Amino acid sequence: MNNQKITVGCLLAMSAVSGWAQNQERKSPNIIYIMTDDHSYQTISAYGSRCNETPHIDRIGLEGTVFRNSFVTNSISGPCRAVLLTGKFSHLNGFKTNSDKFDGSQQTFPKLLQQAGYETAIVGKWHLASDPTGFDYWNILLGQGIYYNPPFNEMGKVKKMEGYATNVTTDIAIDWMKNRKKKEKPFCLLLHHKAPHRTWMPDTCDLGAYDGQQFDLPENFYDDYAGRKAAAEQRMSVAKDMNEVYDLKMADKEGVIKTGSYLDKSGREMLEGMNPQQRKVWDAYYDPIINDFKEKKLSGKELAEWKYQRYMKDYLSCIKSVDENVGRVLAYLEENGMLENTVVIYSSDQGFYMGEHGWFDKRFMYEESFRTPLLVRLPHSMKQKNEVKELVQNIDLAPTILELAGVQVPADMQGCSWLPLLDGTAKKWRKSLYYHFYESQDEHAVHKHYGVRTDRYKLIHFYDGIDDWQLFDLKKDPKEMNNLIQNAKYTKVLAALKKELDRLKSDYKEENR
Ligand code: SGN
Ligand code: CA
Repeated sequence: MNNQKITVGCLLAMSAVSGWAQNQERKSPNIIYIMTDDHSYQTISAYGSRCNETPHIDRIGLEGTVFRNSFVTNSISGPCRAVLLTGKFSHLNGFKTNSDKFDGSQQTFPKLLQQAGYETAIVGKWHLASDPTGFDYWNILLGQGIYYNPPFNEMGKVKKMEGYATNVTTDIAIDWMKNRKKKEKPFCLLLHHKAPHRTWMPDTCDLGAYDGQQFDLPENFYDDYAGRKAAAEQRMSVAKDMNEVYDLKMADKEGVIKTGSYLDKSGREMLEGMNPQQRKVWDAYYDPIINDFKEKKLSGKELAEWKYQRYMKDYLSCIKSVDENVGRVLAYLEENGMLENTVVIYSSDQGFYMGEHGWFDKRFMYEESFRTPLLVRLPHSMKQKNEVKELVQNIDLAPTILELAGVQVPADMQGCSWLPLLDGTAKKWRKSLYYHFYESQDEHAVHKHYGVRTDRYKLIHFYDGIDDWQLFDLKKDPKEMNNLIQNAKYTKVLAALKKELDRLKSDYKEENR
């Protein structure tokens, strides 16, 4: 069969027909895809978080499926969003870095859903520079969006919305579902939050929500990056690069606290968008913390650990609001009798570091940012395993959503519907993943790199001003501290991984590098 040569994804798709696809009785379900920005799996209780509870996100997994091995292809926002829409790697959809502009004339899954009679909408963070195409309704944050009173672009008209971004985005999404004119049509809604993106500004009602808690440092918080040159050269260290004023809101009214960074100035600017009530509550919470911080005059490890505690508090408070707003969506569906004909998916654009290796941010092919949460709840009439351990990747979302809607998956999509994994009909599945990060050394100074991961091993090649190969045995070294590239015992493993990398590049039509 000629088609078998097209992509790895297609090969897999041909290996199984899920119960979902065979079920002629099913109605076209509504589909809600909720995506946050930078939500780490480490801070979801369904993934075993030791620092917070996320009951509403967990519910999707408890009543549905938690994917234990869900990954991205290029751990940065815009590229992940382009992969979601197209089901293709960055080198084929053309959006490799956050500075690119998405070519909206290309094939995307929302366009195919529209052709099949679906009503489509996107609300919240878009981050693809061009205007959305393939959506009957779009109402998007400008650029990265801001947390308080954010302007939204509704089908070309910009309007400032009053309130906290996570609530406002959910309000718009629920209003759209309520007021749809063509209710006879099934819908697909992409609900994309700004939270918990830097600078992790919580809603006023959640300030202090984690104040009683002390967070354990990850055991590799003080990683010395021995044997991992590219890891040593980044600028995303909590201790060195997280800014007290800008990131941790220690901008005092007197302007005394200065870190010497260009980020000091913007520390107060980001508060200027708040209205007087919001600002009053904000200051009442932060002023005493700022005063205390001023008095303590921390430095060295004490300062690094103080930063880590503040970072965790802010970040988790943003997640609390996300979780509650996921709860609002589920409650809306339930109260309106829609839960049993709506597929709900929860994910993040990519993962994030919660102090592992001493870091915040993402980009690296190391586990915390390569992985991303993925939970899905199908209508109860569909058989669904509670847990899936196979390797899935964000290229799979477009094909999966199309299969859910009963739409033929185009042969040039590189991912594969994971529905056969849910009902156990998958006959075979991929054994390895390909990754490629293309941003040159900007803000966080992560070198370009590509690599391959199997269930046991990972091989990464950092290039662009560096030539650094790294090999990890994830079973023996899950935290990726020990680069085995020079270890003679792994010669055979290394050769097999290099071969697999070449195969993936060729199958996925990656440029020759
Ligand atoms: C901004 C952030 C970075 C972040 C990128 C990409 N700086 O530039 O810390 O890595 O976005 O994030 S900030 O000072 O503007 O917050 S992404 O998730 O959108 O790709
Ligand atoms: Ca992101």
